[in-house]
Amino acid sequence: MTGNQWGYGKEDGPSVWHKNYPIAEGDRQSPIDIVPHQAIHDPSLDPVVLNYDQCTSMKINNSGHSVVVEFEDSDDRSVIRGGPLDNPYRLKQFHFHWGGKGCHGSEHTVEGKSYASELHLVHWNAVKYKTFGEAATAPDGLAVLGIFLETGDDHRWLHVITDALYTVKFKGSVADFKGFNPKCLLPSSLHYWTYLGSLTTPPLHESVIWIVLKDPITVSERQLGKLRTLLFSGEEENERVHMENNFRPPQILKGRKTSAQKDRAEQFKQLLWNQY
Ligand code: U7Z
Ligand code: ZN
Repeated sequence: MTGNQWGYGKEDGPSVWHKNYPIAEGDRQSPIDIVPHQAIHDPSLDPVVLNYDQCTSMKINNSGHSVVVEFEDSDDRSVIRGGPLDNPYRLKQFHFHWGGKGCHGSEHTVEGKSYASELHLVHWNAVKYKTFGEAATAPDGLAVLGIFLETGDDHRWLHVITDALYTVKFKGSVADFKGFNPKCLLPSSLHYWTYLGSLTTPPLHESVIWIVLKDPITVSERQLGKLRTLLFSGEEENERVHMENNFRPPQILKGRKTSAQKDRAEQFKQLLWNQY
C-alpha cells in the first residue's frame, strides 16, 4: 500500500487500513453488527423525515471504490431531519457497497445476517459547518442513511442508475446524471436503528450519525450484476479489476449502544401513558 492508496483487495483491504489510518482501531468505527433485541427503545427519538421533493442529482462518478451519484448541495432543498438529528442535514451524494456473484455485500449486518448490498445516502450538517470537508471531520458532521438491498424481483427504478453505468466504467470517470430523485429508492417504512459511528472507508473519520433503515428494498441479481460491470481500475491500467466486494466488515461496538425508534403502536402507548 503506497501513499493514500487503499482498496478492497488482499494487500490494500480493510485489514490493513489501520497502517495509514490508525483511527481504523478507534472507539466509534463503522459498520457494526446490529442486534435488534439489544437496541434501546429511546422515547426521545422522533421519526426521521426526508425532504427530497426539490432534490435533483447532478453527476455520476466512479470513485474507484463505488459508484457515486452527487447532488447540488448549495441550499437546503434536500435534507434529512428528525430522528437523532438536531439540525437538518443536506444530501451530498449516495453510493452503494456490494458483494461478488451470490456473495454478501452489505456493510452493516443484522444479528449476523448480511444483505446483498447497502445504499448510503450521505448528508452533512450545513448549519454548524461551512463545507462538507469540514463536516466530515466533526463528531456531528455527517448523517448517513443506510438502506439494505435484498435480492428478489427487479427494482422498478434502479435501472435508471444501472443504465448509466457504462458512462463511468473506469475509476475516475464522471458523467452528467441530472434529475434523479432518490425518493424512489426508499422502502415504504422509515423505521430505523441509530448509533454514532464513522465513515466506512478511509479516512474513516468518526463523524457519522448512522441511521439504518430496518426494511430493505428488493433488487434483482441481474441488477446487482450490472454494478459488477464497473471497474476498480482506471482506463490506462493494464489490469482490469471488476468492482465487487467493496464493503468493510462489522467493527467492534466498544461499549456503544444502538437505539431504535419506537414503532407507531409503542409511540401511541407512550402518549396514553403520559396522558394517564
Ligand atoms: Cl472532504 C475530503 C476532502 C479531501 C479528502 C478527503 C475528504 C473526506 O474526508 N471525504 C471525502 C470523501 C470523506 C469521505 N468521502 C466520502 O465521500 C465518503 C462519504 C461517505 C462514506 S460512507 O461511510 O457512507 N461509506 C464514505 C466516504
Ligand atoms: Zn458507504
